[in-house]
Amino acid sequence: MTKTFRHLIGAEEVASESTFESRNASDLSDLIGRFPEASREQVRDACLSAREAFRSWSKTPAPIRGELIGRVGKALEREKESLAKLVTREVGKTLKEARGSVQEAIDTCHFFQSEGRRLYGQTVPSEMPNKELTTYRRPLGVVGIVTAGNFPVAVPSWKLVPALLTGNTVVWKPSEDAPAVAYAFVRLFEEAGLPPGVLNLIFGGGSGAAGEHLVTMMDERLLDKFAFTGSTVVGRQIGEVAGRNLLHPTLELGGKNPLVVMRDADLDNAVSGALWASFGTGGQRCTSAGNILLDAPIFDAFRDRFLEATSAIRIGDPNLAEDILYGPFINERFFGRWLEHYDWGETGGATRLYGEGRISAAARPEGFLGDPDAGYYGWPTVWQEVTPDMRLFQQEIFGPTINLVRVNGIHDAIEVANAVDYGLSSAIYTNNREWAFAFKDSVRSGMTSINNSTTGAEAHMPFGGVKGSGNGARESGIWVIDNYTYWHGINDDISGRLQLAQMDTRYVEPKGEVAVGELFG
Ligand code: UN1
Repeated sequence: MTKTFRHLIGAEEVASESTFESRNASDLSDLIGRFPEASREQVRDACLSAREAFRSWSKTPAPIRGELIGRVGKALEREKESLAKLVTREVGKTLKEARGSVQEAIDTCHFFQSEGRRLYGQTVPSEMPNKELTTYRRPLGVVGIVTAGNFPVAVPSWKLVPALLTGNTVVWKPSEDAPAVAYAFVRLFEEAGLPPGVLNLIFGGGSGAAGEHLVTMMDERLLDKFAFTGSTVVGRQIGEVAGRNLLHPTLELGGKNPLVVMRDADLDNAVSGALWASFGTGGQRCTSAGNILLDAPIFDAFRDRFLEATSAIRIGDPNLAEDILYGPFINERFFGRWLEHYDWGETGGATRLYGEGRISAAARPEGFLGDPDAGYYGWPTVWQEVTPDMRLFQQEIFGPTINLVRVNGIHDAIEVANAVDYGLSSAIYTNNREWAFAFKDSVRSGMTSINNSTTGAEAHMPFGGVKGSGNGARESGIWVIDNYTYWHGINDDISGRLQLAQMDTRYVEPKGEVAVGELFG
């Protein structure tokens, strides 16, 4: 019997009239569960329940909130293998990656557990006597969170954990591609002792559904903050609603990340980094590489080795083996958009070196594991003679495809790397200190790797991008705290009289000028 799950709103489990299904991405005949589709009223109820819970949660001492977050980390450690298997089943990530993404959430919990004991403000000297200035971090209130399905534990943890630790309460609408993982994750928060209403979970779709309803709650003044990971198009819409309500949202959006290989690079290292960046997670990371910029003298040598490595990739159902590089598309929509890019390539004048569209029983790469018709699987696809004026170069595709782009020297590489309207991550392979320095100094992106791939942000580093990749808000590490708190400045005057800053300030009067030259004749 397939279970029908419910929203978690306040202390209640709430059902909806309409439901949707979550299925195993690698085998669509395997039904994981049915999930409710939240109505606008239910989304509103969740916001009201979060508002009610804010009263006491915001007054719970931060070290106590931190202890609770630490307990979530321990529960995640205990459940790591089961949760990783659920991630693999629901969204088709390999087990190695699924374990890594649960680990990223564990690291986040442990980092923020101690941040609860360190939520420092400042004591600041006053320009008046008998007056003390201090600053406090205060929680914002109710946070609306919408997340994508490609990192169903790690990326939500980047938002949920700091938001809760700093005393906010949350309404979370996870991706409709990963509702089961979200449900399990929230149950672990409950196990750790999170009071009802502090974290509310509502299920449903994005556009025209639960996600959009949650966005409109900003207009109803029921939210004090919005955090979103997803496409740039939707991010802009959320940003507009947040802007007219004077809220500063966290928007982590798309990427078209450049990976540069210079003429002096260690080619073996560069090929493995490029292969992972292009095809790891089936290209469904916001940090996946979009364009590989090859310095002209090594263009052919790199291409030949890269194609050889591409033809040896093991693809298939990640539930069946550990050594799969990537599994299926997370959903049909991502698959459809990726398939469309074949047209952009052909009509735009690029040359396809490898890849045959959808993997099928008739056209499957050697070593494919599983039933290709049981999910949406795509061939790794490689294009060359791609130039910055092409759609293929400019637009994020979110699937297993990569462009080989010819550049000539470090200055050209930097210019071409900066020629997209995104700026999330970037990478360069070189052993030349000056080239590496020039690249990190001039590339416009939020994150840059030197001799490593475009992915791989660690849990305590600032995560986020510039240009079309976001609005400058950062997640992870100490930087994220600024996005879930406001600074409250206090001036405490015990003088017993009105002392006006700038006007009543008693500066020490200077004496007559001293001319040093005259002192010694
Ligand atoms: C994403 O794809 O939204 O650096 C996040 C990385 C991962 C996070 C990716 N740690 O690739």
